[in-house]
Amino acid sequence: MKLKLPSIPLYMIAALLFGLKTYIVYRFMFNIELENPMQEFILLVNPFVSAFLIFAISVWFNKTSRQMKFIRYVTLFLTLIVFANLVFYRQFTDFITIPQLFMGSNMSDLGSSILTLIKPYDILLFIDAAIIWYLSKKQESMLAVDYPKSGKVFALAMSLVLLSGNFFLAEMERPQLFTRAFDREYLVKNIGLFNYHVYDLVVHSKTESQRVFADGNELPEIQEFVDENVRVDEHSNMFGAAEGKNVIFINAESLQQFVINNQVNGEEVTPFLNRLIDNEDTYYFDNFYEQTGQGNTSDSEFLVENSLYPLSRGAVFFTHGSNEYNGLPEILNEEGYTSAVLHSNNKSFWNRDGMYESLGIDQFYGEESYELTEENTIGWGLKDKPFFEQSIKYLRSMEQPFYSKFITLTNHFPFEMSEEDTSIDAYDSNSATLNNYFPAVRYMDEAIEEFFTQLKESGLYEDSIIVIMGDHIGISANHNKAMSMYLDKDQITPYDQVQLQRVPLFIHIPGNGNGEVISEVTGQIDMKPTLLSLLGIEVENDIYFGNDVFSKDRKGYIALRNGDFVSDEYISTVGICYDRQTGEPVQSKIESEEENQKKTKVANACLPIQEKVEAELAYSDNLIYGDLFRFVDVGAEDEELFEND
Ligand code: GP9
Ligand code: MN
Repeated sequence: MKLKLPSIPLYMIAALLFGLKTYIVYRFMFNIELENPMQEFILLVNPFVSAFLIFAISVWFNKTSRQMKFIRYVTLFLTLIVFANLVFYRQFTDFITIPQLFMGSNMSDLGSSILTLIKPYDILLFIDAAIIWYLSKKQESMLAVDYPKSGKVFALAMSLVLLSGNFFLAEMERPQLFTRAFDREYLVKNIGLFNYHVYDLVVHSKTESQRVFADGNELPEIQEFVDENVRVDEHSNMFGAAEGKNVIFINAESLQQFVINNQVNGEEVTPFLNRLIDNEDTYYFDNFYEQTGQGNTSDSEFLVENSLYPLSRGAVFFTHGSNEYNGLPEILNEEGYTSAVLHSNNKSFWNRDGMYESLGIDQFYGEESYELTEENTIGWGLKDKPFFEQSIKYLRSMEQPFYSKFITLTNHFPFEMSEEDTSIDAYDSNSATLNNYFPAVRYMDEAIEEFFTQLKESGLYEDSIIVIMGDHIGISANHNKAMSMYLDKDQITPYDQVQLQRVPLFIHIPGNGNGEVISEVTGQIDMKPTLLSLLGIEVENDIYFGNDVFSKDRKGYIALRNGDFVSDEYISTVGICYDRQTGEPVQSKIESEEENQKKTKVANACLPIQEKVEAELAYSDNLIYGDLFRFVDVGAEDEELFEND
C-alpha cells in the first residue's frame, strides 16, 4: 500500500522556511536590541507574517507550473534582499533605504570593501532557496495545488489577519510607529525587513513625486513673505558679540521651563541653572517656546539648524532627510568653522546619519564613540555625566572655531534613575512620570555643572559660547492632574497648556558681563538667525522664519507647530484668543458661519496674526515638500535671487 503523505502546499513550506531563516538572521546576524519579551515575540512573529504574505500570492496563479515558478523566484529574490541588507549592515549598522540605493556616498563606500563584508557561511542563507528550488521542480505534482476559490480566499484572509495582528502588536509596543517612523531598527524589529522596505518605498515615492513636480516657481512669493514679515534689516546690538568663538550647544533633553527657579519637596530642582541665570555673562530667556511636532528631538534640531518648521506629520528628519538645506553648520563651514554632534545613540535614530549629511555636519560622535558599561548606562543609554566626561576629548581634538552640539539623554521619559544618581526625592502625586521627572532633571543639572568645570579645565571655556536649550516638553498633557497639583492650580487650562510649552534658553558668553533675563516671546525658530548674528555672520538670500532674539524689531509672535501661537499680546489655542496679560479669553469661541462648517475660528483680535501663522507654516511646508532650497542660491554676492531666474 502506498503511504500518502498529507500534502502541505509549497507556499506554506516556503513561508515557514523563509520565516525561520529571516528570524535567525535578525536574531544572530543583525544586532537588534530587544528590551522586553513583547519585542522578542514581535521579532519572532514578523518574519513568518511577511513571508506568508508574499508567498500566499502564489495561490492566485491558476497554472501550477506558474505557481512553482513564482515561489522559486520569490524565494531567491527575497534571499538576495536579506543578503544585501546583511552586507550593508556589516558596514553601516543600518538597513538599506531607497535614497541610499540611488544616491549618497554610502554605497560607494561599500563598493571598495564589499568583499571583506561577505562571509563564507553566508552561503547558508541560500539553503532554503535551494530546497524550494528542488521541491518546486521535482515534487511539483505533490506540492502544487490547483486552489479552489475557498483556498484562495483563505490565503488572502489569513495574510490580512496576520498582517493586522502584527501591525496591531507593533503599534501597541511603539505607538505612532508608522506616522513618526523613529528609527529604522524599530521598524525592522516591529514590522520586519520586507514590510519596512515597502514602507520606505511608499514614503519615498510620496516625497519624491512632490519634489519632482516642484520647480521653484513658488520661491519669489515665499521670499516676498519673508522679506515683508520676517526679515529684520538692522543688526541687533549683539551682532558679532561672539565673533570667532566656538559654539557649544547643549540640547537639554525634555527640559521644561517650569522647573527653573522652582522647588520640589523644599529643594531647588536646578540649582546650577538657577545660578547660571544670575551670572553676568548669561542671557536667559524665560518666554522661549518649543515648536516641535512628532519628531521630538529631531524636530527641535531641525528648527535650530534651519529656522524652518518641522512637519505636522512624521519626522522631517526621516521624510525629507536628503533634501537640500542651508543648514547652520553648512553656513558656518563656509566661515571656517568645523561642526560636530555628540550623542550616545544609534546614528540611524531619527535618521540622523542621513540628515546630518544634508545639514553639512562634519562629524557625528554616536554610540560607538563612547564606552558603555552596565554601570554608566540607564534607560536610553549612556548617562549624561559620563557622556560629557567622555566627550571632552573629542571637543579638544576639534579644529577651532567649532560648532558642536551635545544631545543629552538621561532626562528622557520614563525618567528612570539609579539610586546613586538621585540627589533629590521624587515628587509625590498620581503620576510616576512627573514624580520621577524632578530627580532626573536634577541629575542633568549636575551633569551640565560638571561639564562647565571640564570646559574651564580644558581651556575651551573662554573661547566659546555655551547655549543650553530645552528640546521639547517632557511631561505631556496626560499628566495634567499631577501637574496642576504641582503648580498649585485648580486645573490646567488650554492657556496653561501653551505656557507649559516653554523651555529654557540660556546663552552664556564668557566675558560678556551684560547678561540679563529677557522675557520677549521667542522660540526655537529663532536660534539660527540668533547664532549667526552673535557670530557676526550675514547671509544673503537665505529663507528662514525666525528672528535674532536680541533684535528690537522682531515679528512679535511664535507659531507652534499645531497652528497655535503666542504673540506679545495674545495666546491663541483651541480656537480661543487669550489675553496674555490677564490670561483670560479676549472673546469666547465663535463659530464661523460663512463656511457652514463646525470649524471654530479664533476671535477677531487673534485673526491677523493667525493668518500670518498659517501662511508661514504653509510656506515652510512647501519649501520642504518641494525641496525648494535646490533652487535658492544662498550666500550669492550678486543680486540674482534664484538660480532659475
Ligand atoms: C534619541 C534622543 C531622544 O536619540 O534624541 O529622542 P526623543 O524621543 O526625545 O526625540
Ligand atoms: Mn528629546
